[in-house]
Amino acid sequence: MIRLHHCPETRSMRTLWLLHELGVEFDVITLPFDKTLRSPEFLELNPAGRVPALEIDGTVMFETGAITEYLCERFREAGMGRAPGDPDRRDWLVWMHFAETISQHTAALTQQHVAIYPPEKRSPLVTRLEAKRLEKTFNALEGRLTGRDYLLDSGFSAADVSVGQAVYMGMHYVRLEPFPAISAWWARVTARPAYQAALPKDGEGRLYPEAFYEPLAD
Ligand SMILES: N[C@@H](CCC(=O)N[C@@H](CS)C(=O)NCC(=O)O)C(=O)O
Repeated sequence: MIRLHHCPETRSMRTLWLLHELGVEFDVITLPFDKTLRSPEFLELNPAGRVPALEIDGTVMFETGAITEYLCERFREAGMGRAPGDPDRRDWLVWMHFAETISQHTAALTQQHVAIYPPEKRSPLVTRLEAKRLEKTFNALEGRLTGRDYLLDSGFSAADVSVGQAVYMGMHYVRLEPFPAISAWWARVTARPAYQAALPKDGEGRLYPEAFYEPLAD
């Protein structure tokens, strides 16, 4: 039994997208992004009160990077990972984990723009700084994708899923238009049925009330 504990539009979408790419059977428990994640029941699954949590093989895992590595090894035949010895193994690890370099800034921005109440407690300086730092991660991604269809020379992999989901969240704070290579890759990866299946469903709670957030004015 595989069961994903998921909040729409958060990092657990990374695992949801990957599970769809792997073509395995699984259940999804959709949770609101609120104090539910601090309940004793949920803290049993993820002691830091974060999503995702993944029940699998009689145990429970958290941390998207670890989950991605485990799922790609467990379901190797799906071709989403690059095993030790594969010429793309190192690049697979680098780019799959690069998702968190992107997402740390998105998380800081989401805290400022969405989570902190009252709004006057939000910091314009932090929103400017973090949006710039997020943009720098997009510069790095643009460099990698220039001249490539996917992050790895050997083609689509879980690295594209992880980074793709990080970009999905990051696009609330950095626009894609100035990044032609990311934009072309984004069109390719989001055309995949597994991405479409991981999008929030009608009626599910959303993390982001707005499509885009400019840095706050002083
Ligand atoms: N490094 C962790 C980060 C998990 C994480 O922070 N998830 C966010 C959602 S994007 C969360 O659950 N936040 C709840 C909170 O901070 O209270 C991973 O990749 O799984």
